[in-house]
Amino acid sequence: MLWYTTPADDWEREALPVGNGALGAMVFGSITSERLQFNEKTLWTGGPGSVQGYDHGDWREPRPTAIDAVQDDLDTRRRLAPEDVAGRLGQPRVGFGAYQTFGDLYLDFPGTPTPEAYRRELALDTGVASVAYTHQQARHRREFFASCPDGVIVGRIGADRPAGITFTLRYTSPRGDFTTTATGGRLTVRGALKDNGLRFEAQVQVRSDGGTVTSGADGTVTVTGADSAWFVLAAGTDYADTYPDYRGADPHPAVTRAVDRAISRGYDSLRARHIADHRTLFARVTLDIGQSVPADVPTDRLLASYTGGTSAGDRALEALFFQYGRYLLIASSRAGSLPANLQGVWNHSTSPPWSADYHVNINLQMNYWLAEAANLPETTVPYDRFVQALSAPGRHTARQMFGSRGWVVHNETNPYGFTGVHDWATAFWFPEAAAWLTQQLYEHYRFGGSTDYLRTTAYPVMKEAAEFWLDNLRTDPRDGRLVVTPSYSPEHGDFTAGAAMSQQIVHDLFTNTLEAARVLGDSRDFRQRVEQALAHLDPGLRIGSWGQLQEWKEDLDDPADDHRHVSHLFALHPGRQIEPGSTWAKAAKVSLTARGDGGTGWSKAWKINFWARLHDGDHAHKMLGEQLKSSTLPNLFDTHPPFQIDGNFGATSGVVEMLLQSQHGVIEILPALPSAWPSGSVRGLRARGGAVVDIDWTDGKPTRITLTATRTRRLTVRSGLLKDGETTFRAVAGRRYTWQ
Ligand code: FUC
Repeated sequence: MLWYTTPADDWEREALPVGNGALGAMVFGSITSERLQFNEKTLWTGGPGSVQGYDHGDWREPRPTAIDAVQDDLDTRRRLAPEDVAGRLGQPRVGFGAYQTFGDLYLDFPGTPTPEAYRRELALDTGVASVAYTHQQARHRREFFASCPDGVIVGRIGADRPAGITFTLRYTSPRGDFTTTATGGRLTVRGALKDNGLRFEAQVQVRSDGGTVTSGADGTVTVTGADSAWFVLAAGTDYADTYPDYRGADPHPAVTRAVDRAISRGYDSLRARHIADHRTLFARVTLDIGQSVPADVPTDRLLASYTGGTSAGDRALEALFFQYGRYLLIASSRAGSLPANLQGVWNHSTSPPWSADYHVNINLQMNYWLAEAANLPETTVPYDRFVQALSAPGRHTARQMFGSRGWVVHNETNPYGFTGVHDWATAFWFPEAAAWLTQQLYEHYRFGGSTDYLRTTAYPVMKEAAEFWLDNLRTDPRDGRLVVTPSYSPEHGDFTAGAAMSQQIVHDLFTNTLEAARVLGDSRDFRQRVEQALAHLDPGLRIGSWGQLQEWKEDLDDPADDHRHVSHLFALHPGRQIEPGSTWAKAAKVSLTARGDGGTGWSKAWKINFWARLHDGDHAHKMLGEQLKSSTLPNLFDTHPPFQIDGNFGATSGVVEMLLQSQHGVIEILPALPSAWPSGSVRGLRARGGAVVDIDWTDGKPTRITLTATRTRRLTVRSGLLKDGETTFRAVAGRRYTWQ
């Protein structure tokens, strides 16, 4: 439970999020003018039809020799300034667009009450946000939730005194591109974005128990003297994720249907259906690290008093932050819409930071790190769909810019298939992103084990990403190895050939593609080509003069550099090329130590994962503490700054990595348990190979492990609790295995 004793003033720091994947809302809990800022995830400017024109980032004029020339230069000059390369390979960005707020619903209440016993809260286990206060001996209560099964946002305004509810509901938007009408207690908002003509519609139907509901000519709805009132909100656009038009049906019929159906169900049924759906996902994982939530300490005070020490309050905040990441993913990523963007689904602006887009040089990937292991695999459906949809324009970009097969996407993208480049020198070139994006799809297979999924969903995009690199690797004159060139370690340093991350990503892609090709029996010819490329590939692992893992193929690392991206450790996490205890792991630790414990929110979150993979639980815990102390807002949103949700998701993933790992074909129990969590339990984490794992521990040692197999398969479990520290056995789907 997140809870507070005052209304929210600030959208970013204080308001509380609800969402059903497609729709999101931020609840303020203001007494006289309740504000519900809301979003529909596809409401984006840019793309086809946008005023600036649109080119997907593909070069407007062919540049048949441009990449070769940069490669030749790198062969001889070794390093090129980003501005130089951007001047030759980039172009101004047009029509990229930005995620848009849908607007705000206000509920204006008469008078200026002085409330007592005010409480605003978000219950993570039900997904219901509520506001309660006492005024003139009457207890008032408002509830808000976003229902996935019914596709609507729902609100209820009540009090324990009859006929006590009077308010006017109105809509506003920072854009002037809409009309509002109200009839029969239904407010309808309709419009089209000026930028690209995208049509949008929202409808809010208000109902009351007792009193009256009237519709104003000004597009407002007023409830007078009711015992209680409730409303449902649905919204949509005519966006479709189909290249090249990205347009589908007018939203009017679907929005009307969603509102009509929800209203006919009634409030109690909507609420019960929402909670049942939410709990199916949320309740799968429980974490007990000795937290006890002090009943009288609201969440903002819990955060402000956090020291990372030994208090039960500190444990409470850590456990809450872990579950909040799971809550936020459920609320911002469900089948039927786009994946979670830089702000999940929540955005109150017409020009949000980084367009609230899909950055793919770490951020979108990080959003889904927790999905499999923290037992929310259903939330990856929109991610998969997004990656599949990107491959169509990405194929065009591969052909047009690289003259090659396969598909590609660069540093960041939008819902309109922006797969090419722009010219922001330090962030325009990252063709490795497509390969990295496919990693999650292969992970979904490694956890879930469905060959059907592998064949129809994961493998086609993996194989085409691999074909792109089969066509685009180049022999490095320095040593005859295959390298990515030009190569740019995200947002850092010069362009070179064969930077560590580029090589490690291609290594990961080829490894995964080869494994998948064997499972699916793809042609020998294709497998041989990948095997050969892998054998000649520079693996991107090199130890430098101060014992560090090199970020670049030549030893350019500065030990005093604390850049937020730690890209050269991809092979440690989220890759699996580096095993704990290996020479590479030791070098990775030297690099990580040099980078320090600072960074933006997501950077700290990544470092939790890194330290956990190095089996250093105390340092992982320290990074969790750093994130909570200096990169977390009172509503527990991660802040870059500004608010950026990847850090929330990355931190939850990091906590899982502390408790359970399985990337190397072995299920490791408590691989990085911090001394701050001496006793506890976790239930419901998932491991690769097909297992759900529960662990109890005391004095830093596991006392009981329960594994429920979801596939019939040989599994290896490693834990100090087991005789010889490890056991390999044939797990049978559906059976439970317990060690204690
Ligand atoms: C990457 C990061 C920035 C920011 C942006 C959205 O480019 O380097 O710090 O997180 O994504």
